[in-house]
Order: sequence, then structure tokens, then C-alpha cells
Amino acid sequence: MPPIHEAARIGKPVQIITTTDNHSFELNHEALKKLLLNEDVRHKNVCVVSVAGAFRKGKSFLLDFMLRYLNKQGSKDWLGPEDQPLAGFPWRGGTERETTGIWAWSKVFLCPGPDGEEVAVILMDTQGAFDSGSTVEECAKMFALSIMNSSHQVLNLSQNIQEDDLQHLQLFTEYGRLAMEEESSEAKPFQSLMILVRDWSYHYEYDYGGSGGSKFLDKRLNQAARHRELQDVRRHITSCFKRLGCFLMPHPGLAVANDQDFDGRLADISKDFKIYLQELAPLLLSKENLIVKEINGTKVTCQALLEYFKAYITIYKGDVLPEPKTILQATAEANNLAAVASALDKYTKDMEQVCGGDKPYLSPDELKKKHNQVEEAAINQFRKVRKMGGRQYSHQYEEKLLAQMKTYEQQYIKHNENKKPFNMKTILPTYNTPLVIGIVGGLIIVCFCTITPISVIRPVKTVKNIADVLKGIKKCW
Ligand SMILES: Nc1nc2c(ncn2[C@@H]2O[C@H](COP(=O)(O)OP(=O)(O)OP(=O)(O)O)[C@@H](O)[C@H]2O)c(=O)[nH]1
Ligand SMILES: [Mg+2]
Repeated sequence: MPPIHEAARIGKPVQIITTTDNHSFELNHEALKKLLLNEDVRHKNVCVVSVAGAFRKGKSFLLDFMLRYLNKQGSKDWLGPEDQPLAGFPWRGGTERETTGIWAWSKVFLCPGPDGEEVAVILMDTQGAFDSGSTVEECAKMFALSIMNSSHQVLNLSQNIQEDDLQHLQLFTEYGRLAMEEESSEAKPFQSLMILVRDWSYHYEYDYGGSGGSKFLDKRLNQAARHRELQDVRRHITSCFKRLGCFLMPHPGLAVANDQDFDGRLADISKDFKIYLQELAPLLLSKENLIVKEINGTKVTCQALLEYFKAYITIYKGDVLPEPKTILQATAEANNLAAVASALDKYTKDMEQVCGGDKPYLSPDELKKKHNQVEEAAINQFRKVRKMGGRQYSHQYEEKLLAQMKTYEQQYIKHNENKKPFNMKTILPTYNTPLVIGIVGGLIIVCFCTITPISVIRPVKTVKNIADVLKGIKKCW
């Protein structure tokens, strides 16, 4: 692994999904929470760029250039100095696989999105497919996890788009497509796929870059396939993605491919590769081309993405590939849970304004009134969000939201009680003043005259206790 230089200063790779010995997956919940629930990003819409494909084909290497682009916010000199080793997601030469599971860069980049809103951009690196240590099923699940959680999927291929590449893509995307069929047969389940062909050597037929890639892909997908099976593969792929593109990348030079001591410096990379890197990065990450993650037509925030990760890992953890119905169910569940989490966030934020730490004491009636308004606003927000699974299904989540807010309400009431002032001048206006004065006076006289038995006087020792007693009396009336 090359030394970590500039990239390490602004983050590090974190493994969010690990693979186990029995080809199952585990979510690194804490790491993902740290990444997605950070206050700066949790409410931002998210764009996830993920690179997947066969192992040992330069995926992590490419992502490290994407990191440079984001770090420099796409400025003219984003590629960096010629002699700087390439760092970030671990990459290396050799035959053995490097990346296992799914990794994300720990820094979420806030970038201007197409509508001018700030978008949280996450880079994701995935385990290479078809290495000798993984089963085809594991590869399918890994790809499905990557594609279901990303908005921009890059499929990294070597040299050409072969028929078996398309078939694998069909296998890997099948479950997502079927899952969405229940919702709307017209809907395309995934957003964007860019097929990135590395070491393209037929530039005399199709030029390097995006426009050559489009023509080539068009030819590959639309050429009259003789067999029905091949036509189905093509139909399937085009029905899965809202945006489908292809990019033809030149060979990076012999040092990159063969030299054991190559450390990623630009000086050792071919001129053409550098030219097309500068075309490729903005195609994925520039303001116009960032794609906000959407599920069922609703934009996904970082906070909501956490729910989707949790839901999808659960269904892909088992020994068998999940039924499409299960995926749909998991998506609907995550979708509703995300809406609950967001409504609860609104509730707590608004309640902080009402009776947070620095807010003055409120009378119980006042607190109740304000709480009800805040609660209603949170429920309205929950109802407004488009949710999967139908009304009846989402009703149970609304109930959960309500129950949670009731629990929080009790905490706010206690918190408010603790703020009850000791000062009589501030207590009095909250009660019926003449009545209070009368009763307090009476009680004091009673105490001092020691007419009342000691057991009654004892609890009325402090002004605070007196206020409590008054409250009790007031309630009785
Ligand atoms: N031929 C060729 N080699 C490349 C290219 N980009 C990077 N490499 C080299 O490919 C090797 C593997 O790079 P990685 O980025 O680790 O590949 P990976 O696909 O992430 O590999 P796994 O993590 O094992 O799946 C390194 O020696 C790179 O120098 C490319 O475009 N063409
Ligand atoms: Mg890798």
C-alpha cells in the first residue's frame, strides 16, 4: 500500500460492510453512524458514487483520483503535482485481491448540487467480483448492496463490454428490478450506471471518453442480438437504469500496470489517461452531474441512508438470495423508518426551542399546549413524505412515532419541572396570586404556631416544597 499523504489529512477509508468467513456480511454500524449522522451532513440529500466490478482492475486507484477532485472542488489543478504518490483508498499491484467488503471515505464532501442545494457526496469502494475467494452469490449480493445504496454506480470493466459482462449485470440487478415491480411497473429501480471500460484500445473505432463510450454502448445494447436470450439481457439492463452511460478510458501506461514500485505519481501515468481522467471526474462529480439518491421518487438524506443500509444488510445476510418481496418489504420498512427518524428530529429540534436547556420554566398547561403543536407539526411532516408499502403499512410507523413522542414528552415535562424557580416572586404569577398568598400565609402561620403535627410540617420545609404542595392543591381544585 502506498504511503498515505495528502488524502490522510482530510479523512481515511472506513469499512462499512465486512465479509465473514462464511460469505455473509456485517454492517459496521458505528462507523456508518459516525459517517452519516454527523450534524453537518445528516439532513443533507446524499449522492453516493460507488465503483464495482471485477477484482484487480484499478477501482480503488480510480477512486483516489475522485478523492482528489472532491478535495480540490474540481479546481483546474485538481489532478495535483506530478510527483505526488496516490493515496486514499488502499490500492496495489499484484494478483491478490486488496479490497474486501465495502468501504467509504470518512469525509463526506459537501458540494453544490444541480439545483444549487448543497449535496453530501460519499465515495464508496467495493470488493472486486470474481476473485477466487468469493462465490458468485457473494458477488451478486455485494453488487446489489452497492447499487441499492448508491445513486451513481460505476461498473469497472477491462478492455471491452463482453456478453458475459452484460449477463452478470443482469444477474446482479435482477433483484432490485423485481423488488420495484410491485410499486410501479414503469419505474426504473436504479438511477445511474456508468460502464467504465479500462485499457480501451480501439479508439480508432470509438473514441476515448464519454461520447465514444455512448456510441459504443448504443451499438452494444441496440445491435440486433440474434438470440432472444441476449435481447432479454439488453431489455433488462435498459429497464433498470434511469441513466445509462459508458466511458472509454485509455491505458494508463506500462508503469501503472507492470511496475512493482509504481506509487501512483502522475509523472509515471500516460498523458492520455490523465486527459481522460479530467473528463471522467466531472462527469460523475461536477455540480451538474451529481445525482441525489432517490428511492421511490423521494430524495434520500444521509440520515435516511443509514436506515436503507441497515435494512438491506439484513436481507442480504442470509445464506440464500432474498425473495424480491423481502427486498421490497425491507425497502418499505427502511423508507418508513427514515420518515419516522426525520419527524422525530423535527420534533426534538422544535421542542428544544420550546423548553430546551436555556429556555425558562413553563407552566404545565403552557408546555402541554406547545408540545401538542410541535407534535402535530412532526406528524404532518411524517404524513407528507411519500412512503412505500401503502397507507395501512405506514400507519403502524405513525403509531410508533406518536409513542416515541409521548415518551419524549414525559422527559420534557420532568426537565421542565426541574427548572421550576425557587423564587416565590416567579412562582406566584403562575398560580392564582391572591389564593396562593392566602394559602402560603396560612401554612406558615400553621407551622410556626406548631398546631399541626410534626409529620405534616416536615415536608413543608423549603419554599420549593411549598410550591409543590400548592401545585397539588391547585390540581385538587
Ligand atoms: N492496466 C491497468 N491497470 C491499472 C489501471 N488503473 C490502475 N491499475 C493498476 O491495477 C492494479 C490494481 O489496482 P487497484 O486499484 O488496487 O484495483 P482494484 O480493482 O481495486 O482491486 P481489488 O481491490 O483487489 O478488487 C494496480 O497495480 C494499479 O496500478 C488501468 O486503468 N489499467
Ligand atoms: Mg480495490
